[in-house]
Amino acid sequence: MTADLFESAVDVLPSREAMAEGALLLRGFARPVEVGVLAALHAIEAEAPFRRMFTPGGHQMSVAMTNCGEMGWVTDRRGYRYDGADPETAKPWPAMPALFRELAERAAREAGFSGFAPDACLINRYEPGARMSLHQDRDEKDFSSPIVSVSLGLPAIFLFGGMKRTDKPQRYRLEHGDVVVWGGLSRLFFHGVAPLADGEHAVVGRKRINLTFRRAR
Ligand code: MD3
Ligand code: FE
Repeated sequence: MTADLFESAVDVLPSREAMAEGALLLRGFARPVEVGVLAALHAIEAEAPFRRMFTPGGHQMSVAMTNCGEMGWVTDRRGYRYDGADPETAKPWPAMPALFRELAERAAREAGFSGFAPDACLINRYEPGARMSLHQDRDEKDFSSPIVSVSLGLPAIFLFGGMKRTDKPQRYRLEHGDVVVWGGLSRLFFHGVAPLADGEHAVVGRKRINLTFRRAR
């Protein structure tokens, strides 16, 4: 039917939505490259498996993480930091696939940040119930580069606050293929992820994957 064809086309049509000063939501932006991104992800996790790290306060995170690129974000009893080596293996993190870099660079350009050259890609894996409490991202050397995030798999409720921890967060449902560019003022806004609801994604399975691209140094 014509209507079905039309609806499926609408499903994958990217759209742009401003979330705040400097924050741009590109719905479906990663959909054209999802197969390649997931294949590259499988190769990365074979080299650098997902692991649930510990915060400096001694709590184990519910989100499992790994990294690719020159630098990877890590946390343990000593603190939060970027490290060029995987502490589990003492080897460098897997290289950032060109497809990842190009996707992040294109998204940043859409938001007015031409020449974004990420050196770090943190990969977060949420299983049902996993969450991320409100925080700011401030472990990078300078905040003039944006952060680009790519959501895959199960949808999540993203909590987006302001410059103060007490600013009431807005809620956004981030879905498979959505890309967000966080620059300008929003770069330092408090944000988090509500506990992941159970479900099964047709391509990714019973989880959500989030790639966050950063310039760490
Ligand atoms: C808003 N990850 O890894 S991605 C993180 O969905 C993190 O896994 C969440 O927060 C996730 O630090 C959210 C979106 C995101 C990333 C960085 C931001 C939103 C941001 C920095 C500033 C403001
Ligand atoms: Fe964050």
